Amino acid sequence: MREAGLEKIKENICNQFQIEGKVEKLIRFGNGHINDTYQMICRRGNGEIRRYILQRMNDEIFKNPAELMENIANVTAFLRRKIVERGGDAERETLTVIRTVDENNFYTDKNGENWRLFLFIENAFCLETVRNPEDFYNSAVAFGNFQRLLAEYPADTLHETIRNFHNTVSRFSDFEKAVEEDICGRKKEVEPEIRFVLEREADCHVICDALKSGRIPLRVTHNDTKLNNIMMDSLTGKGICVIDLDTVMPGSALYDYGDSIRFGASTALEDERNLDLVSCDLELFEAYTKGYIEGCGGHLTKEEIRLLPMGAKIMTLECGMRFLADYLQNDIYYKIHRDRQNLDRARTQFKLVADMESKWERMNAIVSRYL
Ligand code: ADP
Ligand code: GN1
Ligand code: MG
Repeated sequence: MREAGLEKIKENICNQFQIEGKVEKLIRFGNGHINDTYQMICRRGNGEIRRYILQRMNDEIFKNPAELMENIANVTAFLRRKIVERGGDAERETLTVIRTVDENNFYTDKNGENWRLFLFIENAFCLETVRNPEDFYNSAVAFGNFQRLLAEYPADTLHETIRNFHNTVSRFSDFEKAVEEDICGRKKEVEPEIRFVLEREADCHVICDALKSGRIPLRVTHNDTKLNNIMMDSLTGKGICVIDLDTVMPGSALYDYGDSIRFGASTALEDERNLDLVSCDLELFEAYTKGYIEGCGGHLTKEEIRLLPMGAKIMTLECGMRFLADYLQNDIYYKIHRDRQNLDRARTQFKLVADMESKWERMNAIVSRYL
């Protein structure tokens, strides 16, 4: 991935947007795996600071930036109306897209790179790890609430920004293909991990089949509900704004629930090398389950609730499969900061899956308390 110098970006990109004041500083920001994110600090004429989030969109992953930004502009406009109706502060409770001087949702520079600008969510923080069950509960309520607010969103107007994003059956085929091709000869070092996935092929069908048969509904979902995709209010600690809306698409509530559990209920970082430290914390699992069901405000069906543990397990397995496939394909998808980071990430996910399997009855018992 190309890295433009900060000064160049300041000169050539920042002023393409309808910003308030003069750009003072640009800083690399956040820990996302996909986009290049910067905090941009501007000073207005009256001396006040106005902050923004500037992102270079990942065009290898998102092939159609216009469609993607159309989704985000429409979804945030819809959320804005709902937030205002409820007397909320729309500038903090949803992303605000800052348009370019040419009135577009994003800017394409002369190298064909695409950039977008959002208001910075002030007086809020983003967690990379869960500090206590309450944090996780608060994030769950916010993700559930996000899903509820979008319940009436016209799903058929959304573009599918990544095809088959959480189609675990097609993710499994992609994984098999990556193993078969073995383009950089890494297969031999990861035989046990490959076996682990292949033994769980049947699991990959569960959500797809339930959606296909209509046993669970298709909803508008976020699809990337990692803890660091939510901003928490500095004062109250509650989740105030769901961010990273690139993958808002029709999907299953099990995707959103499951992805949050795989990241936040883990006792270790996503790329922890010491697997003894990795497990699924059942207290956190329960805190999230309770918060998510409450946040969804009665919208989840009995069958969806019953399948929540399966959602957690499948999303974790799918994520592990994706990390391992990327490792086998020479790390082309996720940003890495050291060798074998994708392999380490895959291993933590498989360790979590195994741990969930060993706690299966207890996970189901917890969920059944909320049925
Ligand atoms: P990626 O797709 O790479 O994960 P994100 O959109 O999640 O990119 O942004 C990366 C990080 O930048 C987030 O985890 C968060 O810390 C920060 N961030 C993104 N948008 C905002 C915003 N509007 N206000 C404050 N921080 C933000
Ligand atoms: C990516 O964008 P980010 O870092 O929030 C990925 C998710 C993975 C996650 C694993 C568009 O999320 O699907 O679960 O990494 N996003 C995309 O950490 O592929
Ligand atoms: Mg993110």
